[in-house]
Amino acid sequence: MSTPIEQRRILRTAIPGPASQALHARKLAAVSSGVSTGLPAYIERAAGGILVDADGNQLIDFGSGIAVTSVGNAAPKVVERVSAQVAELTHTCFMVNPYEEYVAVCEKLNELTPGDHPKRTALFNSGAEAVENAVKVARHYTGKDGIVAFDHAYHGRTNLTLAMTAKNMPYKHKFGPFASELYRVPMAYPYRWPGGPQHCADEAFDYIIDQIHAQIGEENTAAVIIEPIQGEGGFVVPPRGFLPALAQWCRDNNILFIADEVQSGFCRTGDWFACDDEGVVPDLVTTAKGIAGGMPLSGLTGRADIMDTIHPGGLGGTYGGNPVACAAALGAIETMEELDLCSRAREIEAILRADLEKLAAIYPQVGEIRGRGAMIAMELVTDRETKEPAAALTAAINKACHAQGLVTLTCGTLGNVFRFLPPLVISDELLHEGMSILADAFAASV
Ligand code: PLZ
Repeated sequence: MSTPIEQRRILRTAIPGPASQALHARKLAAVSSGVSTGLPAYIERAAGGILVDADGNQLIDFGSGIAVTSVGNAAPKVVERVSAQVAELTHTCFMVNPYEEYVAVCEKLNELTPGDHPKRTALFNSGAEAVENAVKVARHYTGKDGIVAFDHAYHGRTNLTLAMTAKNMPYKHKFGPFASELYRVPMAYPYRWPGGPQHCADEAFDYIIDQIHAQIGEENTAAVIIEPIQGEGGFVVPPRGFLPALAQWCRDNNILFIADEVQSGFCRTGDWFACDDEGVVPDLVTTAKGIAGGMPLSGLTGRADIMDTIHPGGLGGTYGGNPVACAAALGAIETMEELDLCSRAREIEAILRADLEKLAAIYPQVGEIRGRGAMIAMELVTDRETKEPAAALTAAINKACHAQGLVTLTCGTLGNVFRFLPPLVISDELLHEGMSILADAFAASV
């Protein structure tokens, strides 16, 4: 076991320090320029809410490696199970020789995902791969081709999922042509809906289903896929009632409702899944990120009658549901249950919101604070009336936080959303310290 990491921010050098800079020089010479790094402080160890870099700096983690280490980095139960597993069995390929850990993760996903109907699961390696398989299954089951995705959506970087992802730079630029029969409709985005949130609540659903009817046709639409709270696109939360209405409309029209819970799942929003908030029960759910405490694993869980229409051999892959990744998932899920991390996500929301409201009272650049649980964001604008996106300010605050050893992330199609995704095991003290660094960064950047 390595020595425990004190849950305290420590700055020993400028960020990034000399050791990180030397590593970064090697990175530039060895790694494709296409793979960029938000904050080139090279991390050696991490736990709880702290990342320790190559210069011995201790950074506060407000990103969880993009919503992955919800149970904390190197979480004890994950370490224990992974260590035991890796010493016993590292790989067979589940399609060649099966093993219990794969089945146990599927059982857990069937139990925890929304709805108490019979379900089946298949495991993969990444969020994008789970989404790809959701599309395959939806087309196979319905016998239809059309897939509807939303403005501001993010579903991955493979060719099919790029067709579903909305943002050009940096994801899609010059990487086309993209897969066909993917259609995009407006997102129910209250802050930016013409006329504002009340209009969005009143109009978005009707407008969107009219678009699907007119441009694709229900009889050509296999599935509608939506992130119940959008991630990369800006933590957009649709108005209450929108998701239940959309799910019902899909049911009425023999269209599958797919929830992409890759970012919003596993306690992140204060529920096991973001769909739980309004009791929405999707036909298919994709999961990844928080599922396995940092090991690569993803799942596609769905109604048994849908998932079991696929012919034997139709779903799979060499590494999908690798035993070590499955052991990590079992350890991560056990941690979420034992520490009641859904409740902790709600406590984190209360702390973050209180400090963000203070910023909003001082700075007119805070256009909106939104999100749920430990998936909270503020959208920044140059002017509350025009809502002109303040992308440069967002980037400047982010940079100022990084310089003070606070690892923060931005998002949004317009690059003007500042997001908070701390590990759910972070201490109150680190949350408060991080928010005070943010306040200083804001003051220095406006
Ligand atoms: N669906 C909702 O958020 C991944 C992307 C980071 P993978 N989001 C982080 C980046 O810039 O590549 C994501 C998501 C939702 C699918 C995915 C894709 O998951 O595991 O990155 O393939």
